[in-house]
Amino acid sequence: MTTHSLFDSVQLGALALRNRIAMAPLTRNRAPGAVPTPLMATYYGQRASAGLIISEGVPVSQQGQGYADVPGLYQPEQLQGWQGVTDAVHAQGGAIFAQLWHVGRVSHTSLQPGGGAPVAPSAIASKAKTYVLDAASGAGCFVDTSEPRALDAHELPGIVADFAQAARNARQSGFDGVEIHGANGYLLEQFLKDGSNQRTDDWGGSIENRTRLVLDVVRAVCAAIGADRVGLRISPVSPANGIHDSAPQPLFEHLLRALAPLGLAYIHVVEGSTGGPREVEQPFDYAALKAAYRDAGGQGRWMVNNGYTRALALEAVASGYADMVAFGRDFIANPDLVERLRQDAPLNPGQRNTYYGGGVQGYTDYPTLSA
Ligand code: 8OZ
Repeated sequence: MTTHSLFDSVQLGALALRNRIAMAPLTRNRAPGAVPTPLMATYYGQRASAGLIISEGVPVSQQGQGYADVPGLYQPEQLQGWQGVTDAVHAQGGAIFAQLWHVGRVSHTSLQPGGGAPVAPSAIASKAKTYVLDAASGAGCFVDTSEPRALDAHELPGIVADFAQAARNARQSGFDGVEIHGANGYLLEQFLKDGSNQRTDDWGGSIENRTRLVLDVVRAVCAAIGADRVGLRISPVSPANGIHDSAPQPLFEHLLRALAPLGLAYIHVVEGSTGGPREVEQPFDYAALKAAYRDAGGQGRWMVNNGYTRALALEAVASGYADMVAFGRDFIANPDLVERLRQDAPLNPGQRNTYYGGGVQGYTDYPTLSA
């Protein structure tokens, strides 16, 4: 068996990457009016030494938006803004995918078209918080998500089409590909997991039915831009945004066996609780999940994420357990994270109070080793 290092180049679908380190998707709420800015181009350009940058979550429609000031990919001015971002990354020799996102029930009426209810597989609230702008002061604040309404089956093809169109828009804006956000308690995972999907039609109940929407979305996006430019992110046991499934192992093994023939560029697995502990109460065998995918003919790269230290990441790639490792918070505070990991240099600590919203501070002003 050939062994690889975290710092080795790798072929990811259609792309040759410089190393096996990915910048994980990170919501930063710095796109007023949902339009990407030149400051965002600076931020992503600073981080272009990652083998792959996965953008922050990008709503595929206004209905798919759940937080204030997150950048969309469905209006001309948004595409133009993203072109500035992708140009900045490519100017540094980097690669960038857009993370395509529909939040489903994790939203607020103030963000929805016509002030309507957020949409979900079933009318069950998420018991999560979202970030909105206070109407009077314009300041960002966290509020409870709104009660959702259950989607009509006839609305689902429109949502699938929104993902496919956003994927075409991503390519048109210079993105090298897209990652479909199937994790963290948002719409696609709300359909997957039985705590949020209590439908009695073809889209709920059995594992076959609960996996239908994400499979339809993945197929449509692959048809739109080619499977070798598409990844999928999953988080089998993360409780993020109040999500739960009673039996995640058979659910996700079925999903990955069904995905195997499609030829995706990668599968991106959040291990444990997103942004929290890697160990959670609910047991899950990630190696068995990967084996199910490989046994079914699944090729592509296996990307892992959540709380990876340098040592864990080196071991994950050297052992063959993973092909790539995605780092989130460390990339917020360390634009030159790849170089720091290579040298085993100390990492800047992140400033939590500037993660969501604001401007330059805690965004583009973290120092590199050389400056
Ligand atoms: C943190 C804050 C808002 C959104 C996710 C897109 O968890 C997010 C997100 C994270 O995937």
